[in-house]
Amino acid sequence: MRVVLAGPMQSGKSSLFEAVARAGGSHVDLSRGDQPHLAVVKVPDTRLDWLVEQYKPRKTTHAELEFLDLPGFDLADEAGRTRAKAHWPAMRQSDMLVWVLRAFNDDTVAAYRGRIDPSADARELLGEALFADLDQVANRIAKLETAVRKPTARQKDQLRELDLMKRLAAALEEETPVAKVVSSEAEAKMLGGFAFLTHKPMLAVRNCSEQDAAGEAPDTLESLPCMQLSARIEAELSRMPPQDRLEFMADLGLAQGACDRLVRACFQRINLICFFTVGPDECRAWQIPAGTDAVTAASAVHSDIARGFIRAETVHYDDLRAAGDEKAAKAAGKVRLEGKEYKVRDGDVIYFRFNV
Ligand SMILES: Nc1nc2c(ncn2[C@@H]2O[C@H](COP(=O)(O)OP(=O)(O)OP(=O)(O)O)[C@@H](O)[C@H]2O)c(=O)[nH]1
Ligand SMILES: [Mg+2]
Repeated sequence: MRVVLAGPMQSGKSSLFEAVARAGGSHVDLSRGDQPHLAVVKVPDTRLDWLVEQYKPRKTTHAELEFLDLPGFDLADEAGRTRAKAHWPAMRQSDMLVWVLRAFNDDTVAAYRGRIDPSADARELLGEALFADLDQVANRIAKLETAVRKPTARQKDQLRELDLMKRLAAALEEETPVAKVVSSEAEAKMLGGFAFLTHKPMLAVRNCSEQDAAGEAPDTLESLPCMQLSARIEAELSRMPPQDRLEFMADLGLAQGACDRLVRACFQRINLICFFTVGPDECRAWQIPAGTDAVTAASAVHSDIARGFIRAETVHYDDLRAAGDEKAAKAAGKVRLEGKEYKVRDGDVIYFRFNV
């Protein structure tokens, strides 16, 4: 699963990328400022930390997300717009868009369009994304209108798609994102191949001045869910040894590192959940889409386990933690035997019984 950091020029994307990548245990090389940067980031999870303390496994495996840091967009100028467009495919291939917006004051850093106005920047970026989707939809409508004239076996499906595309076009013209139009699984499936930008989960990051980092911020911006942080502080934190980090955070009045919050927020917005497998060899967080059933979850671990699936011996992390250990959880009746159709919950600790 891939998260893209995009935004106007010099909004703090690479600073935030550096922080997220380092905090997530990834190597960082930002030597080419004009190129995209990619990092695989471990998703922090205090539940996994606790399980590791209990089981002291030889190996620990976190859930992971990829973060892609794109060069900044300059939509004020025609050549800049062309350069920005070259990055649409990378954004379409991703699972989530994080718009990094400048809200910090700093006379030494040129402000995009000479303004420090995250709402205006968000409106402009969203406008571009709506426009890009509308362009794709219009092309598709033109193709379908020709195709449906022929009485082929596909005509019925094509008419259905054409109807959906026309609804999308009308909505996009009214600045309504694709995500708000799609109302069923069947429609989502029909649109899957297009990977519309405004169909993706989005998050706005308000990159604020250092002195505002500990302050309150609205949790939406231009109707996007929003998080406030200082990318510069986060980048500095990520370069420090852990013991200095806490002191620095205390000085700034920060209770929690923003990177962990951001990565977890992305994980949730992509609609992923984790279940855990535990033991002396490995404690592992497995990422699956919310709503996955037990046998599909088993196939993430190994196809043999899914094939020979008998039962999923399941205890929720909260119950395990409250009981203290597996034995106590069993005694308290908190360990369940679930069948193939059981919908796995975020935080389930599962031992699969299988036979092949
Ligand atoms: N004061 C302050 N400066 C910041 C902050 N975040 C980034 N900067 C500065 O802004 C400049 C641009 O930061 P980058 O992280 O490279 O921004 P970017 O969005 O990756 O820039 P482009 O990729 O060129 O669009 C650098 O000089 C940073 O030090 C911040 O939170 N506060
Ligand atoms: Mg950059």
